[in-house]
Amino acid sequence: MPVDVLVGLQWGDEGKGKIVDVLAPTYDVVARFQGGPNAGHTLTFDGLKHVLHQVPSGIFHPHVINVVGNGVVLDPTVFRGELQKLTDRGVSWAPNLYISKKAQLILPSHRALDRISEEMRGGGKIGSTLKGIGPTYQDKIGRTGLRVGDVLLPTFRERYAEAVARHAQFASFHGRDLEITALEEDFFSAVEFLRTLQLTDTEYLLNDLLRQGKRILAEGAQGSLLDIDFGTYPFVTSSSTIVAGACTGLGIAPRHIDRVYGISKAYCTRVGSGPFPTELHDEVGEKIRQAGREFGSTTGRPRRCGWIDLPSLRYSIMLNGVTELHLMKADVLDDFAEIQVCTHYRTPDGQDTDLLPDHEALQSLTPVYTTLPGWCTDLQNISEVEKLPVELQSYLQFLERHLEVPIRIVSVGPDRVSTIHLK
Ligand code: 2SA
Ligand code: MG
Repeated sequence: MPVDVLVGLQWGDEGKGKIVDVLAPTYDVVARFQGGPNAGHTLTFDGLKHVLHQVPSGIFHPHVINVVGNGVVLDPTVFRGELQKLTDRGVSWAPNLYISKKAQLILPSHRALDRISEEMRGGGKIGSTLKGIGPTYQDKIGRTGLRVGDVLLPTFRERYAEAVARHAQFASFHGRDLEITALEEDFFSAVEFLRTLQLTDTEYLLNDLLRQGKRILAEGAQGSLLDIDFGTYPFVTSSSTIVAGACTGLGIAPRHIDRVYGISKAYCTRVGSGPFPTELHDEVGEKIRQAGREFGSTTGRPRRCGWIDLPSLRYSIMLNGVTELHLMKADVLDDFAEIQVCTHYRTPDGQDTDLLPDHEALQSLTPVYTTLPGWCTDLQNISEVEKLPVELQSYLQFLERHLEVPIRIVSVGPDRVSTIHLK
């Protein structure tokens, strides 16, 4: 059986968690392959809202095996907190959760280094979530990281002390202190807790399940435009957020990958710094922010808002080989008489282009818009395709024509049930 992969096509927060939750009943396994506590996946059902950071979004379905893959960076303290919250809500996660022994551990000193690195950037801040993501991936690539499996070794404390000494040296070189003593007790008790979980070589587990004919859904975090290679570098995260990351982040061969679900909002948002051609700095942007409740689910930061951007979506669709598109938060545009769609960019010397240049040049492009009529209808109570307003149907057709990918799901509200399947 194949592996299907779900990825964000914008700068994150497209609504990936909701779609994983909607699709989970048709899968046996949900696996996270990159990122860590910087992610915030929101799921709403039965009148409750759940925000997951490191736990895969299949956890609410008792038949689904949830895997935290080797490509993930895991913060034991945050992880324990998340699982405690699930326990408090009566979710039985323990038998269904496996963690790769090869996933990297986020230490308190990584979080401290994240803060110090951002301070040192002065005006060029990335807008990191400060969860220690960048410094942990730096240690991974530098071959000095600690992995989840290391917590089982008798030498773990020594390995930890060596890593912290190295981090302290870096900090003191820049005239800073790590200031982590207060966090260490909590960290070590979370490590004790981690030892009690199912830590394993998940690449074997996943390939065994594939051989048994089980269906796997790989759940991406952040978005393609935050990808370490193809995103708006350097204003990106430190992992491979595109489909290719699912292979290295889970130990699954490319030939097993079948469907690729690309998730996009009906408009566009970004948290943190970096270019965003269609960003709105006016009352329209503010209206989208309020209607869409566009505040970071991990940090609470207001998200930057703007119109949908087709050149950047085409780029993400190309990188991921998207086979179907899911359009999220269409209901947020319910009260707009007109909807703008950026079809291409114009360069400072008047040339039209739909290619994404490096971030310096991207900042100098002007988006060129086509205006479409809004639907001015409350979508939340619509559950059938036939009842969708004609203006929304035209909007969907316009997007399909310009993106050359079928739209298979339209989301019309945060709840699991507010999901319309097309075709
Ligand atoms: P980091 O923390 O080093 O990975 O940050 C680097 C950049 O990546 C962006 N980033 C994100 N953008 C959108 N959503 C993310 N997750 C949270 C959410 C964010 C939040 O779901 O809302 O709560 O603020 C996420 N994670 C990383 C980040 O803004 C930097 O631009
Ligand atoms: Mg999010």
